[in-house]
Amino acid sequence: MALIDLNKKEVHCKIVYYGPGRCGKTTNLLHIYATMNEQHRGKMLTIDTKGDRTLFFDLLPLNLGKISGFDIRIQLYTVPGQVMYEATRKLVLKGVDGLVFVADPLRVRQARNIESLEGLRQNLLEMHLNLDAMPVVLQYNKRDLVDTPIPTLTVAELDQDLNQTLKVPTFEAVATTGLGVFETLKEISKRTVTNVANKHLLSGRKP
Ligand SMILES: Nc1nc2c(ncn2[C@@H]2O[C@H](COP(=O)(O)OP(=O)(O)OP(=O)(O)O)[C@@H](O)[C@H]2O)c(=O)[nH]1
Ligand SMILES: [Mg+2]
Repeated sequence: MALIDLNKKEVHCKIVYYGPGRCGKTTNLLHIYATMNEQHRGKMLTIDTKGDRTLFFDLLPLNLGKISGFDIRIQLYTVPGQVMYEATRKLVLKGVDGLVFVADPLRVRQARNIESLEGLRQNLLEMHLNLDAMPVVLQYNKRDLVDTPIPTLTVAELDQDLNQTLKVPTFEAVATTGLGVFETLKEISKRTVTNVANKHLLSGRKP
């Protein structure tokens, strides 16, 4: 749940990177951390990792500057993608304001992408949230693998599998090089902050 501090003129939002194991969620945050000016980002917190597998979550706080006189503070989280960590994913999702669903392009992971998105929908429902009504973007990561002999899914197939109902913006990305990472972040930040502002305007408060 976003927090609006009228005294300090700050808006705090939580954006969660969700998706199947090894799709590249942590790599997105690592790229943002490595590239952003220290003025605009805090320390990256990685809670419990084994090799490149997240066992609990990653957290990266960002300060995106001012909108209408309010400081926009965003906390980026990643969930652990491995199937067995469902309970942790639910915990990390608590209070979510916006979502990036990161999809894996490997053909062998096609079912895992669909399963993970379905799991997200269910987990949100348990929290009385509707995925279709939330700020969401899709990121089709690891597009560099398209140029290798490894069988990969086309963008049209990923759209068919994941974006039929959602109909949200999609971004092709190579998180390891940073391609598409900031485009994804910009769009989800814009959508999340706008949604938070609209909700609070509707409830008669500013912003
Ligand atoms: N080729 C390629 N590899 C990538 C890309 N993005 C991430 N990887 C690699 O994929 C592996 C998994 O990346 P992570 O970012 O740890 O994946 P994750 O989604 O956080 O995984 P979990 O924490 O298990 O849920 C790492 O070895 C990354 O270097 C990409 O765009 N292209
Ligand atoms: Mg991870």
